[in-house]
Amino acid sequence: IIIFTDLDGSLLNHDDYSFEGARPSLDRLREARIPLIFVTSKTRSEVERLQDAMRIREPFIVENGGGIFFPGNYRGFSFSGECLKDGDFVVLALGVPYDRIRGVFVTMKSRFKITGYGDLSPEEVAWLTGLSTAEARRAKVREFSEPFLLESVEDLPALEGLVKQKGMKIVRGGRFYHLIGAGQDKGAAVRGVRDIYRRNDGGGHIAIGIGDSENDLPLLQTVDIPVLIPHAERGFLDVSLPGLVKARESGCRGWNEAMRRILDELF
Ligand code: 2M8
Ligand code: MG
Ligand code: MG
Repeated sequence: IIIFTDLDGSLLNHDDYSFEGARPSLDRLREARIPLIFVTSKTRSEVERLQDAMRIREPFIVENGGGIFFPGNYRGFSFSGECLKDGDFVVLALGVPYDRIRGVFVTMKSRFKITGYGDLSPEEVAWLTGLSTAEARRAKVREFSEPFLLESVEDLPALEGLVKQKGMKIVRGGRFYHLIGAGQDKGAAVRGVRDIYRRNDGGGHIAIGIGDSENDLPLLQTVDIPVLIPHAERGFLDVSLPGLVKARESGCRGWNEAMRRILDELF
């Protein structure tokens, strides 16, 4: 079994970012040595911090599939040539570098009323998200994506048309839209991680995927057991998938309960 989970609104509460309510299932996964892989809009810097807080050392996927990070010498795995060593990690970059993303964003700013993380101070990001200023600073260290707010949703189709011409696309997370490379999404990155596992441990595995927002759809579509958490403000995403498991509440408590149900059934 491998578990791929979204963070904000799924393993973490939408409003206070707590994961306390998920402790029982988190402990169970740790005891069983089941890999828990974060698949998030968050940055490398944010994920490193969270993994420390949860005492987790597993691979992770950042910025909507922009990059796959494996801890160096993870379970004795070996990696193909496209994976690059970067400090303590082996990194597979799937997305477009931030300076190019931001470049396109800046040209769009002259035509649409949009505000990106690059335009905001850490204090402003903290105010918009409920993160602490220190956390907001980590959220601003982008490598593959620009989260932004759009003043009027009617602009979205025109904006999407424009970024498409630049080889990019827009996905929607819990609070923000995200400008990312056209070829990246959470699903493609999950497939990349599953390939690395298959090449290294020789066998197959069951993949469980958990999410709450539109940008989690490709993740849910690519796993064996999709799990939908209701968004704290928008409720369940409108999606029907074979075998879809629906959590009974939003955030970490819903995550905990759905995970308990699935693990009880598998073991
Ligand atoms: C942003 O991501 C969330 C994910 O759903 C969103 O779109 O609302 C990112 O900027 C991330 O880095 C940040 O931690 C998060 C805070 O809510 O917002
Ligand atoms: Mg989410
Ligand atoms: Mg997310």
